[in-house]
Formats: sequence, C-alpha cells, structure tokens
Amino acid sequence: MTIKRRDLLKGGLASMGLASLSACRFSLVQTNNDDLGHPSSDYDYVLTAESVPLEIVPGTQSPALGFNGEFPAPVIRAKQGVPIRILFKNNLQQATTIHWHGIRLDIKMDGVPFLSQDPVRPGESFLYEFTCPDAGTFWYHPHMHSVEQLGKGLVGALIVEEQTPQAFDEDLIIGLKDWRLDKQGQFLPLSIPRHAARAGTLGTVKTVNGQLKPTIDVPAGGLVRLRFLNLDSSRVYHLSLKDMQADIIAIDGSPVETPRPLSTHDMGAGMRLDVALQLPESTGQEITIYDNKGRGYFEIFRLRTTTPKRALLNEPLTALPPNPLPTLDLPSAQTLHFEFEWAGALSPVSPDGKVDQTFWTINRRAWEGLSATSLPAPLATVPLGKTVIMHLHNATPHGHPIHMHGIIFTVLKSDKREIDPFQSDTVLLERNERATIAFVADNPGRWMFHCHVIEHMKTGLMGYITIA
Ligand SMILES: [Cu+2]
Repeated sequence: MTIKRRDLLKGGLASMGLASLSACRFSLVQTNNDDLGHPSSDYDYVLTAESVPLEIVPGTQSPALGFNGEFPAPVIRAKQGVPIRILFKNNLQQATTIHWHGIRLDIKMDGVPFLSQDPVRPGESFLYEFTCPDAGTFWYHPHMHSVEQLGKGLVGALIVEEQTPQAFDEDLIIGLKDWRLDKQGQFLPLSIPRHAARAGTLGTVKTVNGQLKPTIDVPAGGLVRLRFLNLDSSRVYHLSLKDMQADIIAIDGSPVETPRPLSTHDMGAGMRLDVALQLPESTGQEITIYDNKGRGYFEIFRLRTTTPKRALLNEPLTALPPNPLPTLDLPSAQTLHFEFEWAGALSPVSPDGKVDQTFWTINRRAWEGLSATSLPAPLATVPLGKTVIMHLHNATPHGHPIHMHGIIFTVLKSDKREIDPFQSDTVLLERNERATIAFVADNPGRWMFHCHVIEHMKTGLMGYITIA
C-alpha cells in the first residue's frame, strides 16, 4: 500500500516497513559515511526530503514532495525514554526544517527556522537527536514553506512505543490527508486568499494512507488500536463509527485516564486520536469510519474482518500507561489571556494569487515573520518551572486548532462543552469558543504557539512563548 517513486533497494534494504513494530536500527544510506562524517549505523533513520511523482488520482502522476521517495512517509518508531537519531537530508529546491509535533524535546531539536535552528538549505543535512519522554501517536513535518511542503506531501507519523505496552492484535496507522489536485493530477493553487481568510483552502482528493477510500483488513475477533492522524493542512475531521462501539484511549498522543466511548470526535489539522476497537468475531464484516457532520455520515474508509493470521491475544482493554508529565500547581499559577481575532472581512485580493495578507491576530498582533536578523518579541515570557494557565478566546467565526511546541498542556474547560480534563498539544477552538488550558513551563526555550491551519499561521495566527 506504499506508493513509491522507485525501488528503494539502494543499499539492499527493503523500504522502511509500515508493518515493522520494533524500533530497529537501519538506514537507507548507500555509503559508509554521510555528509557529516558519521557512519550510517549511527542513525536510527535517514530521512530525505525530495521531489517524487505520486499516483494519487488513479492513472495520473502528481509532482509531489515526499520523504525517502514514498507516501505515506516512513513511519518513525521511537521507544519511550530511549534516544533516537535521525539524519535529515534536504534534497528539495528550498530550505526546510523538520518539526516533531507533540514531542517534549530540547529546543535545539524543535525544527523552527531561526527560532531554534538554522534552516537546512538545499543539499544540506541536519542531525536530529532527541529522547521522547512520552509514548503515543505523534507526527513530523517541515516548519518552512509549510503551505507548499506539507500540502505536497511532507508529513509522516512518529510513533513512540510505551515502555510497557498494552497488547493489541493489530496496531494501525490511519493518516488522513487531502490533496489539491485537478483531474490530471496537477496541483491546484494550495492557498486561495479568500479561503485562507476563512476556514482554509480545502483539498479536492481525500486520502487515507495515500489511498482513496480503502478497505483495510483486520483480524476478526481481535482488539485493534487505530491511530488516527490528521495530516491535512486545513480540514477538520469529525470522526465517528456511528453505532459501532469503540473507545478513545489517547487524545493528541496523550493517554486518557480511563478509556472514553467514542461518539463523534472533532480532530483539527495536526491532531490525533487513538481508538481501541473490539472487532466482531465473524469474518467478512465491514466497519465504516465516518466523517460526521450534523446528521450526515460520510464514509472515510472501511475495515473488513478476515481470518486472523496469528492467535488472538484475548487481552482485555485497559487504559494506556500515563506519560510522565509534571503536576500542575494551579493555585500559584501565572495567568495569560489570548484573543484570537479575525481581519478577514477585508476581502483580500491579490492579482498574483499570493497569500501575503494578514488575516488573523493573536492579542492584536499578527505574526511578523522571522529571519536570521529579526526575531519578533514573544507573545509572553514565563519563568521556568511556573504553572501557566491560559485563557484562550477564539473571537473569530472559524475554528482554530491551537498548537504549542515543547510542552503538553491540560485542557481544563470550555464554554461550549463539558470537558473531562485531558492532556494535549493542540486544542481545537470552535468559533467564539473560550477554553482554558494549563501546563508547567518546565522546558526552557522559545516555543511556537500557533494555529495548525497552515494558511492561518502563515497569515498571522502565530507567535511564540519564551520559557526562561
Ligand atoms: Cu486557524
């Protein structure tokens, strides 16, 4: 099911397997030494960003971008608490960086140009080396030229395995991404100002792991873990299994204390959801996963039960082990307020089609951009070790998945729904919603704080918070 540009058997190694469940050490480098002079066995992964023709619309080739010449991108598997080394090579025509979404890592590895590292220029390499303190479903993507680089395919799953995992009969990665393509497979403009100023420019071709409405075989009678990742740049998925019973076991990578029944879960750009599903015992049963909008249920893909390839584990579902997050000290917390506002009513027109307008602000400031010589002031500075409470107000008529780098926060409350507090790295704010989140500022650095609708962040809805 992997789309490949070409055989990747350069070094006699098979392509990085989606099915590989262990964090084995391998690489796709041909020579013994890489550009940095290290032997290739020094890395757990070698990741190359490059141009790749992909067959997304059947019978056509799209001039996409991919990691290691394939889509879905190689799944990076790390073990909780064990260092991982990833050599990144930029074979694109533009500079880039890689951000490891949701990982509480050292600021130097966070992959934001100028804020945490120099851009990786065409032909250059960068060694990303970090330890994931938290287990769960995360992802990786560039943090430069994001509309184009993410839109054309540079998105991949990063799975951090628990030290003591709950056993599942099957562990599936479900990467959701839409592509803006015409019928001949050519890219349509990835950003249209009129849409950038509203909900974001949506794709025209919906895919699951790069395929159109696939049916995925699963073992009858088994307990499966479905790791949903919204790898899209704009779209919100309203995930539902309709009448089928399933349990949410983790939200945006963070385990929930007790599994929660899934009815409909809204997942904005960049967000994830881990769901446990006990499959029917008979073979040939189909289970549909839907996008639920109001009364409408629209098929995303299906599972089909087949004869199990190995004996079922018959393990009961338990909660995933909690991640080692610091304890909130709410009584002595520092409180911050953030107003997200909209300036999109200006009806922007740009004759060359470029999105260079400012449509969104955080506390009346739009992102000013940054370079080697200019760094805007932070949105806030908080002392290291302090608990921070953030009151967020989406004073716009559109939804925003608000993401913060470097920390994991707890979503405490919302004025739109009952919240049973949960941990996350991205909170989806509906139009006019007020929500409260809190975290311990225990990771020093300049951490991005932005909307994950890529066009929203590019047109203003971005800033950073300094923890020092
Ligand atoms: Cu937004």
